[in-house]
Amino acid sequence: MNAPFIPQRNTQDYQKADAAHHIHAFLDQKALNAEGPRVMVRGERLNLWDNDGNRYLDGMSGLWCTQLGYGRKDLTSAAAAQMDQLAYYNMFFHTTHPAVIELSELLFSLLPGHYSHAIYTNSGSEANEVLIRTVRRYWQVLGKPQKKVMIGRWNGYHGSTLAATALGGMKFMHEMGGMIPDIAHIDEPYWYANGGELTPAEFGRRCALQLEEKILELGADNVAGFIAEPFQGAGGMIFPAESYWPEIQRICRQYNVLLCADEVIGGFGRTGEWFAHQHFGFEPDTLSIAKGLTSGYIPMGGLVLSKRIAEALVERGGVFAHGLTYSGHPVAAAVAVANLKALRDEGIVRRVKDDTGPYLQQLLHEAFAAHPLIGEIQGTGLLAALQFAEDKPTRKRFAHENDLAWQCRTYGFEEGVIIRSTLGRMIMAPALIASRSELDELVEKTRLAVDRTARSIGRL
Ligand code: PXG
Repeated sequence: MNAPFIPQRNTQDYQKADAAHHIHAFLDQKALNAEGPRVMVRGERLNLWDNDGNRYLDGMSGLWCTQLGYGRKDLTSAAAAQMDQLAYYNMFFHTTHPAVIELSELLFSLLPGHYSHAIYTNSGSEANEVLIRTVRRYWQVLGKPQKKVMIGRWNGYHGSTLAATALGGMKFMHEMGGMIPDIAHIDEPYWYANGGELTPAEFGRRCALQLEEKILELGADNVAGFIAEPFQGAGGMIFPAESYWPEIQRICRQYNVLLCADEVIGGFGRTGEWFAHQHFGFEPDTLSIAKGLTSGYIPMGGLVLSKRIAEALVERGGVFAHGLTYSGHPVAAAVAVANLKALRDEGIVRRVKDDTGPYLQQLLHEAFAAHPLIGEIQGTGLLAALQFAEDKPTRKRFAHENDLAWQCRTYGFEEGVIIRSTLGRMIMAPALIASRSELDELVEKTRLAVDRTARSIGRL
């Protein structure tokens, strides 16, 4: 247990200074300044405390990243030891270092055997920036420099830097200066909202076929890769039907388009498999990773390449003009090693698959299958979404579902639980170390928040 935290300044003082200096992510800064942000000061396992001593059960692993929860001394001591020994060096100009080598050996021992190489970054956004350049370089090396277009999905999320924003499918981000040439999008496989009369399987296949149509429209000779999250995270925790990924894979192979999985939130055990593409049963050519790689204790991301791509770049590519000052940072690499060893050696990923994952899904079904506000429960492992529905049989959604979900999130904070809202869905992705009793608390408090939301519109 960490030593108790003694607040240094009062909350209003922090809020005033925060308002004076910060533009926060994805919200109206003026409105936030009027309200004042919550000031988080301490974490232990799944618990967070704010500056006023309130405790919250974090149902979102921070931003889908604290696989091991808060307060892990093995991670902090790995960072300290590495800082003492070699706080910084890089992978430019003919150098390397033991920390990054140890990380790669460990990472590739956990990945399926057809991956061999990594380019490390500081974040998921950077991983996807590097992805675009690497995929284009691969096609150049193969004598097809015109293969440049990347296809993503509407409502997909791949980060907030320029090219990552463009790859993603958030239109409001594109409209705020976030688009570049040679990017196209197809629809997301969101059956509950857009499936109409089709069965989930028919709809999944229909959505996948949009990729084939888009490739034919653009010309297969111009398309470099297709990027998607195995399950869509920030866009609503949307699971595709089983028919989806096999069809996407067939299309990518048929038209010689690289299949790029964004594993930034699906990776490192979230679904009960080490990587989400293993849960969905397909074989991407590249994996973008971040977040759970270090349990969020220190920034680190990366792009994982299949042997086929790496072989072309290494054996035939000559100089690849890329590089980040902090690529493979020794301190980040040391933390990642400690994190991956804990996930493996403490049997955490296996427990998510065999025990805590099924337990969470069962609790959610008991609590919400017959709930008057919830039309669908999706999830696997320690990952779940609750879909609000105005009319369950017809899958009619509330016109103001966004506001309703935001309200539910606010009630959650009041009940002492952090869950996330997107459109009409409540999402949870707790730390992978969660015990059964912590999951009981998560579902109980979520139930209180959802019940209050139902009561607020006369549904309970
Ligand atoms: N890919 C995916 C699939 C992500 O979810 C990124 C890339 C970008 O990673 P960085 O490290 O550059 O942020 C993400 C990030 C949310 C939320 O509320 C999700 C993310 C970030 C912030 C909030 O769901 N995902």
